[in-house]
Amino acid sequence: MTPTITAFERSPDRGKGLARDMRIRWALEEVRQPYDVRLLSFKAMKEPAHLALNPFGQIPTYEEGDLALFESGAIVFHIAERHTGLLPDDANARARAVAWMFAALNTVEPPIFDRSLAKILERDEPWYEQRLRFLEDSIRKRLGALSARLGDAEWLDGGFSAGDLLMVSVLLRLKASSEILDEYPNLSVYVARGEARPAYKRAFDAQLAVFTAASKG
Ligand code: GTB
Repeated sequence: MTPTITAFERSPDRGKGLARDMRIRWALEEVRQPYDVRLLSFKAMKEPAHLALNPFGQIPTYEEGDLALFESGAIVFHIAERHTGLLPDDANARARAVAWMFAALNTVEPPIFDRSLAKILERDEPWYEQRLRFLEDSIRKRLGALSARLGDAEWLDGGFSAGDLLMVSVLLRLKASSEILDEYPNLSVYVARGEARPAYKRAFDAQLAVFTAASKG
């Protein structure tokens, strides 16, 4: 059965692949699972039909037969469990890959996300500079530890996994808006390695095509 995901009708990132449907597209491309996309306006995302799929009125969602999911991490995990290629067979290695998925979303993404929000919403506050410094210190703390653990390895724990897919996705958000990633050469190379994967490129092109079409229309 072909799953359907949701994405922005007109992504605020203007096709840079930073919205969270990108990680779902990438996972589906890695496992070679074709998918359909339902595009939503901001208004439609807050209407009952979409709220039934995601109580928070956000994208992405995932529908497959009678299964409906929200939360990009849960969706990537579901895809990784149902197909080969994104989680190792060995039970312990699989558990470690899942730990990296959580680390990406729970430990590394929060200060990166908060920094992006602060830059948009808190710029005029008197404490903005102090807050930005705090968030950037938090990011550096996480990246320092991540960089030390990755060392010269290609991926975080053996072969490419859903943990790498989410970690690279999270770091790409930072790369798009700051020079901080450049301070960690092995992480920059790690992110470039992810972006060079054919599945990433197919996913990126697909989301860019949506933005390009919306700009023409
Ligand atoms: N925890 C949820 C998940 O991982 O699925 C978070 C989902 C989420 O944040 N969705 C955002 C959304 O629907 C889009 S991805 N926002 C609309 C709303 O809340 O009303 C976040 C995002 C948005 C825009 C950019 N950008 O422009 O660069 C990047 C990321």
